[in-house]
Amino acid sequence: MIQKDSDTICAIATANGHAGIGIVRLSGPKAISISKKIIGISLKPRRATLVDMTLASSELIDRGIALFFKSPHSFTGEDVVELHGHGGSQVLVSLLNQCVALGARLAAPGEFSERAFLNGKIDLLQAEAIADLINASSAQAARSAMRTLQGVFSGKINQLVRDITKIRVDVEAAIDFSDEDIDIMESARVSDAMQTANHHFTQVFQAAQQGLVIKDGITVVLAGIPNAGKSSLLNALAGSDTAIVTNIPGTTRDVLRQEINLNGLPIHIIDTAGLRYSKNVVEQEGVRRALSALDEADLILLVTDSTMYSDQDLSPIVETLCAGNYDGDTADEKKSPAEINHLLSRLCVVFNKIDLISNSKSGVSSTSYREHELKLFRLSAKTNEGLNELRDHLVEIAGYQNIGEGNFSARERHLTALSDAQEALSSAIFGLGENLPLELIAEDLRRVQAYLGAITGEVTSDDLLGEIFSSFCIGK
Ligand SMILES: Nc1nc2c(ncn2[C@@H]2O[C@H](COP(=O)(O)OP(=O)(O)O)[C@@H](O)[C@H]2O)c(=O)[nH]1
Ligand SMILES: [Mg+2]
Repeated sequence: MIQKDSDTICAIATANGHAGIGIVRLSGPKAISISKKIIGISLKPRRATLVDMTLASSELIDRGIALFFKSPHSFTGEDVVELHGHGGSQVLVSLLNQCVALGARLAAPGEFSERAFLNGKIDLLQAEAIADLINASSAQAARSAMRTLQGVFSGKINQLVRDITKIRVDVEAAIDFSDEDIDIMESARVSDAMQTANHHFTQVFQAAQQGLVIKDGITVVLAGIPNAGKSSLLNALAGSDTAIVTNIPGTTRDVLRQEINLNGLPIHIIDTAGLRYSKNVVEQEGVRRALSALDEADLILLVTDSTMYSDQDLSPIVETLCAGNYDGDTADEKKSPAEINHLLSRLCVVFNKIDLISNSKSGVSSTSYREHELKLFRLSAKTNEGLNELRDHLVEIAGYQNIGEGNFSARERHLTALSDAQEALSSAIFGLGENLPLELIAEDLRRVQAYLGAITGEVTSDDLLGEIFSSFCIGK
């Protein structure tokens, strides 16, 4: 067991505020001796005991329940004591201060979980899942975090590690025991195993991608000329009057954010100021913010007014957005082709206000535009006609399939490591096909394993651990 340090740490483990119960948690070698000085008795493991909690002056702080989890059978793997008092901040702060006065140290954010990880109680994926469970913003996200916490994702990574280990054994043996090249039979077997592993990587990556979408959702930015109905569309999607709607162009000056939930998928909608050239400095700043919001969008809904524009005007509408020149200075440098492609790949056009056009039907269609497939929605933010089609497409565009029980939570870090690992595996597959020296292939496979190890925390740097656990809340 790795023991990071021998400090005994303490923290208030419950949320700040008024509540029926509040908990101070102690973990470390002195947990029992410190708690004994506060409650006056020795605790038996796993037995809820009614205790008086007092200061050194024997002034009573609170009366409540004390619990003792003896090492290694605790969350952190160390001796853990929980003091359950009343959930008012004065009580809990007094208790905490008393723990510190008796030799404990205030825990850093995530330090309990970090100790659980360092003591081998959970792997890194599970530790991260705890934070994701606590921060889950939908039932779906909570469920998938719980599945990662239960080890579903770890199991898949460990299976990949086993795949790779088997291949490594073959390759390393061939290096050690043969002066000649790897023989044909063996080479075919290794090649098959690599292809199979590669296929498993793709499956795990796709599942992890879903996990990331469920956790973080997608960001949708509403952009377009003033008065097109962007704020109305935000309100319609949110089902509430979040944004001010008027018939005065230029009403929205700042960037407005609202989170909605579609089939359990969090969607962060950003409403922006109408895009146009304005002499008003406040509006100019609004336009600047609108344009920079486009950068964080997974999806851009370019909203237009059907009474003013039709399909024939698609090109000028889209090109104006691509050019992004709203400061009246046409001499500005244009966006690079790569930037324009990136923008177009995330773009959909919304023809709003179809209620004002006779015989116009709501719905979705697509058209090809500069090598991109552009989706066009016809709807009314006023009557809500066509809104459901947009909702369905938001979920679809997010690449989200409700695969129910198969879901587990994942983070960007895991996806990056998985794709790095798969890339190293591809290099090994290529090397084998090209008859490159086995040492090179072995090195690629070693890298595959190292990337996988970083996911579960088998191989990690202190920097990475610091980064992960510092984003936790205190007391967890
Ligand atoms: N008839 C009709 N009016 C709309 C619709 N959407 C927005 N409007 C009106 O258009 C005006 C501008 O709407 P707003 O949402 O503030 O546009 P924004 O400037 O793009 O945010 C307001 O008077 C809205 O009531 C729609 O679908 N149908
Ligand atoms: Mg607006």
